[in-house]
Amino acid sequence: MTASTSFFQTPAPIAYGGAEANSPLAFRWYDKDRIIAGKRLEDHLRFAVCYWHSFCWPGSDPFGGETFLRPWQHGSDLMAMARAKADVAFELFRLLDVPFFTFHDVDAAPEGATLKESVANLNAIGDLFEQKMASAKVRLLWGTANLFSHRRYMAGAATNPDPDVFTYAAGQVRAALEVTHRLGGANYVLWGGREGYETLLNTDIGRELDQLGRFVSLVVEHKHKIGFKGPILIEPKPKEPTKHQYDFDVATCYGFLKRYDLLNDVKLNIEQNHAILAGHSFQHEIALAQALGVFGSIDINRGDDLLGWDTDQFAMNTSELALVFHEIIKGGGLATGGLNFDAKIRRQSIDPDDLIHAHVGSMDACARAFLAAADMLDAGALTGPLAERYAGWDGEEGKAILAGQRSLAALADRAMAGLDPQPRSGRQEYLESVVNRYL
Ligand code: XUL
Ligand code: CO
Repeated sequence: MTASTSFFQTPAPIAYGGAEANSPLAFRWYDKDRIIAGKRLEDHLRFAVCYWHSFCWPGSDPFGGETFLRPWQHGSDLMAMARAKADVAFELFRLLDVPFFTFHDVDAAPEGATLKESVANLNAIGDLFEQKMASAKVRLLWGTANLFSHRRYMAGAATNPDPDVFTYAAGQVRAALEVTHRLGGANYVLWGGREGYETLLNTDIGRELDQLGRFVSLVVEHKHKIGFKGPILIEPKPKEPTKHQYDFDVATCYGFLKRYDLLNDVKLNIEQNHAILAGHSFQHEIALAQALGVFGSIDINRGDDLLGWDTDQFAMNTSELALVFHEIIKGGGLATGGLNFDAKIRRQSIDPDDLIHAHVGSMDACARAFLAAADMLDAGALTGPLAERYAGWDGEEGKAILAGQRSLAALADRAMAGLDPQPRSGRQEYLESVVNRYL
């Protein structure tokens, strides 16, 4: 299959048609050239299509096999299949007019019988990507290595009880980081797929954390050695596939990065469905990462309220997204990060163009939510009341306390001199109704 014999029915790139557009495939809110706060919407949102869910996952679930029957997944010449897959992938990037994509090593190129063969395959597909990118708009948001699917990683990669598995993983990451660098990737991601445990009966947590700390430090060292400028991103997830993952949530990752002295080089890639699995809201994880200075990028998707696993659905929930974008814009935007669609269509969505509808619908939901968030910020709808709520801390006494200029005794003396602070309303329902005015 080549780009000229398109897999998709849609012939031309999807365009902005305005809120009243008739075509089922038009952007209604994502007007990529619209300037918001001095920047094009496309440059604010930095959408990326991911390789694994869109071109590799066959539609299987624990009870049934493939439903999609993608032509590039059937054949015996694995490299020819990888090239056919790349043709379709770049066709989708063009049709969606997205600025970025993302991939794992094994999504892009088949694993060989040895690591040497796998790396040669990856570099050959890297050449093909480079060639395709020369005449395409799409850029690489991040690359990563799959250190969780192969059976050698069943007890983890960096946290494996066998140092040879750690070493093998290092071989895979060096190749994936170098290909990411060669393709001009803006970040490099490490998701700790099986860095966790099933039972403490066979697990030494302290040792495993030290191994993981060493591994991430080695990746950082290598990044500097080859001159890769983007941040390394680790991706919090509390469980699945393991019962307990060491990169549980933003707070846990922050503690890990601080303990192993990685805060200068490593930031976080935060995913909606992972936040929910950790018992947090997406907004919480982003607000906390901003507050701790470790916000990096986003895997945009959503879970299902009634299912307790990582369903990776396309994000369509504008009210949740608006509050998330409010945090992001307030914190200064995405910088090198982006919005990566770590999302998969449902297994009954078997038409090629379902892939297009999913991305277009979610890009539009994000754009609509982003515009609402930008309006809220412009009007100070939430930031105004917030500043007012904390105004005392910006006053002389509040500043002096935080600057360490008041002892406990000095504070106690002032309190004892007849201080009588009065409670004030938190105004939650008022604020909730203010948000609704913008949606
Ligand atoms: C798994 C997940 C991964 C990472 C990349 O839940 O989110 O796809 O984003 O390895
Ligand atoms: Co992810």
